[in-house]
Amino acid sequence: MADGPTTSPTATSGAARRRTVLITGAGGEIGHGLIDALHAEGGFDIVAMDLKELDGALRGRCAAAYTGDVTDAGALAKVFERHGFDVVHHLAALLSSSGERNPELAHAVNVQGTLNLLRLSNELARSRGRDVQFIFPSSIAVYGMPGLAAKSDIGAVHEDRCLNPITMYGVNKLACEHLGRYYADHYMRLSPDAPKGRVDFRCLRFPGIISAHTLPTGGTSDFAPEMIHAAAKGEPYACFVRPDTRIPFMTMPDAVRSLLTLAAAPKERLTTRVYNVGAFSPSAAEIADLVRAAFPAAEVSYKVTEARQAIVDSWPASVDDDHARRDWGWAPQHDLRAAFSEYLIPTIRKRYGA
Ligand code: AKB
Repeated sequence: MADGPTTSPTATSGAARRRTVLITGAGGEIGHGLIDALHAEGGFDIVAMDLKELDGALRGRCAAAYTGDVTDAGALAKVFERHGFDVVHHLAALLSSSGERNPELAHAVNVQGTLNLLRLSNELARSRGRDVQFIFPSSIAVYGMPGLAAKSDIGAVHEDRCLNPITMYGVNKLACEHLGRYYADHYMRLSPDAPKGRVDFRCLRFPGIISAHTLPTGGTSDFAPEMIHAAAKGEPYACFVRPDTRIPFMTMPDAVRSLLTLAAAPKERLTTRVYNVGAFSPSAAEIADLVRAAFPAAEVSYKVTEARQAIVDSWPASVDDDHARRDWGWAPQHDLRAAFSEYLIPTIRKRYGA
């Protein structure tokens, strides 16, 4: 049940022309970065929702903060009644490994939670007569490469190929992509007066994301951030995938920037609702080499977990993000070298005093 809002001292009251943004999963990895970025940009009243209390620093950047569950439709409705959202960034999800430990819970959170938010966004848009922008992070987990040889042959996968996910999370994300399209373009087709095109659904298929500030929980791409952070802490790390494992990644700053750039893109520029975004596609061994170069004492070994290996083997080696580059100017700031030299290593060293 969503608690009452925690209104922060920075909350603005009555300021015209500010945009009200809901961020679900606000306490998660992307949520941290998104709140910081929106707060720094200014002009947004940020309403945060998470299962857990937001930490003090984050809460201070929000106009309101709720502890609540996206599967609780009644609690969500109360939050929508209190705030006339212009934008919804729906980040709350159970990731791929967590989803395999509790697939029914993953479906409830990932799909029913998203449906709850799409319905409320559509109703809000209809009552106000103007769009609600719905920004949704999908994932490379929607892909299911038909074997390692095909993964290598196909290389950079296009948005329309190999959509055969093998995890509940990937199935959920693909379903939510279609739910978003339905609410945006096809809602209640047999009812001519039903609100159409009022949910401005925009979706990114994220690769693995590496943050210097936070560690992921429950993902299968987590081997990369886990390896880097362990080295910085002087802890040995047993990588749960093979050295040759290759999937696409990007840094957290690039992930946050991609969400904000897509949200800011003029609607008429967008030729699709779902975009790949990528930045670099290292193997686990290449990541380990960069980690050892930065932390020579790093102890990286390999202890493969076959079930998690099968998941990342089903994901593409890289993604074709030409549509995002063409339609709304996507361009990562960090390639692999810059990710380490400009962002990860200096920031992580500072964080751990390494
Ligand atoms: C996961 O590992 O499940 C996520 C993802 C690739 O979407 N980080």
